[in-house]
Amino acid sequence: MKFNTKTIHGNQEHDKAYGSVMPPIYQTTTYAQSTPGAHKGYGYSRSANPTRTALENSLASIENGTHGLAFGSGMAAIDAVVKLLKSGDEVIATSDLYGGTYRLFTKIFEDFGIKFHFIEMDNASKLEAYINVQTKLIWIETPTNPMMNIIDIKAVATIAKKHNILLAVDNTFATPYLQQPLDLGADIVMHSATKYLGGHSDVVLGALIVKDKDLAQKLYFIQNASGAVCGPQDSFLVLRGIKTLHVRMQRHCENGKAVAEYLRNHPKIENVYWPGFEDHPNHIIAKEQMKDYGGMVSFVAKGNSYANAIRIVENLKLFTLAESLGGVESLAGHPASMTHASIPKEEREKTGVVDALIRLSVGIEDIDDLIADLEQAIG
Ligand code: P1T
Repeated sequence: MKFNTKTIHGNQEHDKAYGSVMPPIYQTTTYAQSTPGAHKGYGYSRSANPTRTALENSLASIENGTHGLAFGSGMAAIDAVVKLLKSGDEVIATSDLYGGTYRLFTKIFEDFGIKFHFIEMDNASKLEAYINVQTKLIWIETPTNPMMNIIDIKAVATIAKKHNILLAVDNTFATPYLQQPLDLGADIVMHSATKYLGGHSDVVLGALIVKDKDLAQKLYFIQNASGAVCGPQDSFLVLRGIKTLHVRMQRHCENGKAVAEYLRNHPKIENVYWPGFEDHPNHIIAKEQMKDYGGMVSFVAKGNSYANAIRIVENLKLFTLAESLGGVESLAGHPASMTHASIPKEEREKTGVVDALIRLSVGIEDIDDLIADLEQAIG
């Protein structure tokens, strides 16, 4: 089955009771047992829920994995991965990553004795210097949030395998429409399904997908034991979103490209970060591992001024100034004060997240309207 078909039919079956084409929303906590322990596969909805199962099966299918696990948020999914580790273990993560991930790692898990190294991974060989016997996990985002750096998943996976280290890829920005990290050697794919998978800015949900039974069992144990699961209604919404992922992503990519090119040619814009540009530092890898370049574009206006960035985002009318990304509607964000505010200024500026940076999640509206909005806002 090819990708577009998988988004609709992958690992899905019609409901056994009435043949409903979409799974019912099993809004139930518990399930009748005929004798203790004897039930129809579901005992308690933290452990499993049929609507969540339908979503988890779909997630496994679209990422070419064997097991999917759905959580109450992207952060809950990341939290579950780090709980595979123990005190004394070390993690190497990309220095440019979602601020909430940085906060979880440094403000919660460092206190539990896990050590994190945040490094640039534009060249995978940089990893070797940080690997020791305690290194148990490599965490990457590609493209990175918000600088749109590209990391060579295959090259990092080769190093991870050599040292027997787990590789987790946050695939939120790319989605499996653009890249499938498990096929490139990653062990775990993570999603903030809140974004493109849900696709309509109406649900917060996280996901993990793996292709190894033992790893799946460990993560399932954590999912059930810690209990950060999503509800059936939210599972339903993400499952519905996935069914149109491919058509939405196609338009996100077209509009993203048009916006990136428009900004690059604008006399008042200094820098545009988008991996589709031939002179993007990792364009060759992007071209190799991604099908297209996605709908996220970051930029800095000439003068590198905080006040001007704020003026631009306040002037936008069709782009909504808001946290999040990946919905059908276009959003604009100011990473330094919003999504990446929890990263110390000095740290974030090293990666390019300056006070003048604006991040756009380019939606699927008519491109002429989006460009006209940018034109009037930049002035
Ligand atoms: O928001 P939540 O579903 O918990 O997912 C967290 C998360 C994880 N990974 C990446 C790459 C993300 O972008 C996010 C959430 N990001 C935003 C809210 C944002 O506006 O960037």
